[in-house]
Amino acid sequence: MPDITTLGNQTRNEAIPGHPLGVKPSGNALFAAKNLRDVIGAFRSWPDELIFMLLEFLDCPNLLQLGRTCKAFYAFTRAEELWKTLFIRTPPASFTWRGTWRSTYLNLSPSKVAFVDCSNLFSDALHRPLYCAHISLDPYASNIPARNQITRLPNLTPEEFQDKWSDTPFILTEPVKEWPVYHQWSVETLLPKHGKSLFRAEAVDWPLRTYVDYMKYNSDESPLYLFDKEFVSKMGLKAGPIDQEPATAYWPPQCFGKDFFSILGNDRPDRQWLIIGPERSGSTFHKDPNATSAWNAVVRGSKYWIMFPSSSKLPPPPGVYVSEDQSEVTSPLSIAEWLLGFHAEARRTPGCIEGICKEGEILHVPSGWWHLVVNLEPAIAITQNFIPRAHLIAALDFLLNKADQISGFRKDVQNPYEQFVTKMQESHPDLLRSALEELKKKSEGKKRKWDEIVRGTPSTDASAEPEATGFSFGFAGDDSDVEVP
Ligand SMILES: O=C(O)CCC(=O)C(=O)O
Ligand SMILES: [Fe+2]
Repeated sequence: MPDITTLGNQTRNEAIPGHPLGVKPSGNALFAAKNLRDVIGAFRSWPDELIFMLLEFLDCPNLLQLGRTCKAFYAFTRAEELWKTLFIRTPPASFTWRGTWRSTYLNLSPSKVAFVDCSNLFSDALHRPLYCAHISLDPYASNIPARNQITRLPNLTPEEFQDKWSDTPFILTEPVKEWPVYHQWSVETLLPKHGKSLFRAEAVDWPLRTYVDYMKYNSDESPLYLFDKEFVSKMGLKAGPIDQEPATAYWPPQCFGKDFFSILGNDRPDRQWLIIGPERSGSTFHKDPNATSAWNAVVRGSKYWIMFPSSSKLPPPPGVYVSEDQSEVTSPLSIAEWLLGFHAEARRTPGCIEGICKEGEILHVPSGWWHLVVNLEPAIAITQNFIPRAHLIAALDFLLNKADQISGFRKDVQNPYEQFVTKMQESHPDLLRSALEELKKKSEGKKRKWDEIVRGTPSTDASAEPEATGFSFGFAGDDSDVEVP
């Protein structure tokens, strides 16, 4: 009997392997003579999701013991998500990556992994992660409608960027090809020197060699993603403009100009990350922190990007939910689930833009834009966040009015807004003055609008103006359109 796949609308792809124990999607139960689930006693009436919630509380010996009680519980207790959670909660002191979280946790060689035929078990909760780990990304990353294409350019001048492009995503095809790391880096060439160094991958710090083993040999729906902000010092790199640092390994393309967060020196928030991941790894929908813009340079591999502008008037991308002040983002789905369930709708949604950033190319993410990114092949990238000149006012507005959403500063850096203003006053007093005036005007404009709404008349009363003295005026922030271009 063929499998009935109840997930999304991808035509069933022969390349998608079955579940290792033969578990089938729930729809198949309709035609089955026998169902292993019928013999799990009182749990029979529980939804699979509830059973998983219960199993997440069990430790290793209990999971193994429960798995010995019947075939259905054996299949449930083999679920990789349970072993990944266990691994992260109580990591073994030392380990070798063995292809699955369970085999790694239990240190099982492939010959010790049992095969128990569970082909009469029907469960979407067990089958879905396997299915999602093998869907083809091609249908999503190809046939991008012309209106959605991210603009591709060889390069830009700083003037062109500042005047025309600071609020628009684009891909530059030239600058990264000059970087030494573009000519030198691959996972193989990094291993001899850095194989033993620890890099951050989500909640774990692993030697690069272990992560590369994982990258090559895993079937996770959402593969662990290496995202390390200390890579420059860990790898002993020199980074910076080539005219100031001749031995530099990479440098920000000139067009992005000055990064205004650099005036904070060592007190600036996190800025740069090395990103390594296998095919299908990536980042679910988010906006970058602290109203920063970013560039993301692909050194190896290629990345599919799908992006949406944002403002208080626009809804978030399909399948993404935000709290009223946009501080909390919930995108409960994995990248694969989102592609299966929402990509088609997203592609039709006004504002949607998409593109593939190929090896040796760099993509600009303007401040405030939503983005979801998926690696189409194993990838190495460097990303850096910055405040361009054109977004100085928006950055000041964010630091002042969204103080509760500020992130990535060291804990001992008190009041980033005041620090930023103080440093700006020292280094760029004229720019600061005009930026604050502009910000004040915007806040007064908003206040006038508010007065019109609540009183029906524009406010003329000077005492009703927001308090605005010197550099620390404290008008109440709102869901401003200043923050998001
Ligand atoms: O390469 C990626 O996965 C995207 C990274 C990203 O969105 C970010 O650094 O903010
Ligand atoms: Fe991002």
